[in-house]
Amino acid sequence: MFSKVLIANRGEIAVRIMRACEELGIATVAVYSEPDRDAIHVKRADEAYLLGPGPAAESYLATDRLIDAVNRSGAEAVHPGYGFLAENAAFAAALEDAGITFIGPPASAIEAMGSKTRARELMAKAGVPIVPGTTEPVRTFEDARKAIEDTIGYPVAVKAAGGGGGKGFRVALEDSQLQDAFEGAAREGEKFFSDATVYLERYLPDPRHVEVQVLADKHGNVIHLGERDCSLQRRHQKLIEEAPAPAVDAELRARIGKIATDAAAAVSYTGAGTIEGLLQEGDYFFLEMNTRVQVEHCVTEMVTGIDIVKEGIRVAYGEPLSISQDDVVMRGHAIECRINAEDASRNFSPAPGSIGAYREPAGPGVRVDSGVGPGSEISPMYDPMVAKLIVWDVDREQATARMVRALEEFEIEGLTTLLPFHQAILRTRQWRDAETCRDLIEDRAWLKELAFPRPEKGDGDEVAETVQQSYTVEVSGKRFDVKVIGPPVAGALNGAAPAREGAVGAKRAPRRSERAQSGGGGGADKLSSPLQGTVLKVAVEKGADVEEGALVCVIEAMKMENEITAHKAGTVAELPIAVGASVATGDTLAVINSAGE
Ligand code: MV4
Repeated sequence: MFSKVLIANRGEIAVRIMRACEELGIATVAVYSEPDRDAIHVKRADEAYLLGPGPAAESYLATDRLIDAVNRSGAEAVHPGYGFLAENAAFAAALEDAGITFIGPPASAIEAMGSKTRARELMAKAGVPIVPGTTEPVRTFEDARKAIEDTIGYPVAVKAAGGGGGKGFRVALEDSQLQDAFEGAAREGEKFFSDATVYLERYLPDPRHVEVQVLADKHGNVIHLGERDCSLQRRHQKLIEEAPAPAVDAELRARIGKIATDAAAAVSYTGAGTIEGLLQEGDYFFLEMNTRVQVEHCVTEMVTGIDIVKEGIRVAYGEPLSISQDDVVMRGHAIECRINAEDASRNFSPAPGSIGAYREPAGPGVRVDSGVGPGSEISPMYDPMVAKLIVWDVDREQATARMVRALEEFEIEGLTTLLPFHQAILRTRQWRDAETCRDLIEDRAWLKELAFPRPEKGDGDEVAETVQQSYTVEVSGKRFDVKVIGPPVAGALNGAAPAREGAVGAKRAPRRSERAQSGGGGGADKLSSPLQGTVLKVAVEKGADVEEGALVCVIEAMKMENEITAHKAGTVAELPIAVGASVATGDTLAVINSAGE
């Protein structure tokens, strides 16, 4: 087995991969950006290397710096996790060329599945059912119109060829909407993937998002671990996932399992991967393949007992899969809730900030995958996912009750999260009846009821009498944890608070208690920006009257469009923003005076 693996990621997935490495007896190497110096994935690793400043392009996406860290550490393999470089064929190829193992599929498989038109063509040839539509790129709006008139018909989905996960996805219900849809998908394709090419699919009105987990080794074995249902999503961000899918029985499972293993085999896939598809009235259509371990792999682990991450590492080393298809048995039901630092009552707007007290749920059938703890910062620079809460029980109803109980136990002080959203949705009739809940997720009035309780300020900031202090030092960019034992010293280095007596390694970051309350900070009329980014759209005018929850502006950050809504009803008295302008976290976007002021 490998003796040392570098994990080219951060947060919960970095910790998840380290756990697998530790169980396999593999030493772990973390990498980190400057704002992640105190992150849990860094402390947990056997050694750690600074990549650079916060922006991902200068740290977690900087391939030269990553390869430098691989060489300095002597790691034999790199695990990319998900996001960042996980589906970057050039990175996988660069590692292959340097004699370093990429823990994932061959670069050729990433590339084949990366182009959605190429993937559709390959899948159709392999006998995998694809959503009816084009397999060739559609160059012009006129070509699109012709293809629709000749074969596809309305409604139609226009999708970016470089896309995936819903980016660059538009719908035209009729001819009058086609031009907007075509141009919108092309523009987003260009922006996100530097590829304005689009293709067309028949738009399915109310499908379920059902995906199949596959595992393949370098000895020709390709198996599937059953399916997950990820229909509960908002703006193509999955919020809740479950396994098995409520709409899939054993017969259908065998059928879509075969589709998935055929799809993987067609690109000579190895490692862990996912075939995403749409299920409508018993018909299953291939959408795309995710050539990486996914956020929601855990629900499959809970119902099969198979460690997907460990299998991925084993097959990357060249070992055969430790299980065969006949060994795979699904038992009970698992649900995952993504606990994001977002405010569901404000259009799911990002709510970065620092965590005060923090306590994870436990007890039977409960699993928490997280990369945070008391005092952790949720940076606006990265994914807002704080933790994943996964539960298992014998059936869907009992798993739901267990999830409600576990959500209740979860304490995340000082941060606005999706905990109340999940609590509320799991108690609805729609969830109980296994509907896709699309109506609820788009229902402003329903979401507004989920307004987050104002975080209470804790009084846990007092410093205990200490005899031991922990410092972090970086020597030529390599991280070392240094323990200093002696009388308390004022003015701790690096902002690290002295650890409590005996509590080895326990550090408390200074709390920025006001940051979490970004919406109303600095005066009740002021609407502050919850994040740093660029103003894409201003939806109100100065002097206009707005309702609470009305769209004020759209801010693009990390290539994501974030809708910022009015925190109260009133008149827009000040509007110091313009399209194209940059805003920083905490900047005033608008001042809204209450009616009658
Ligand atoms: C579709 C679709 C309908 N017809 N494609 C693409 C990415 C993923 N996030 C969902 N995607 C969809 N692709 C065609 N041809 C509808 C969706 C879709 C969806 C599907 C199942 C369950 C929930 C969904 C929420 C939004 C979009």
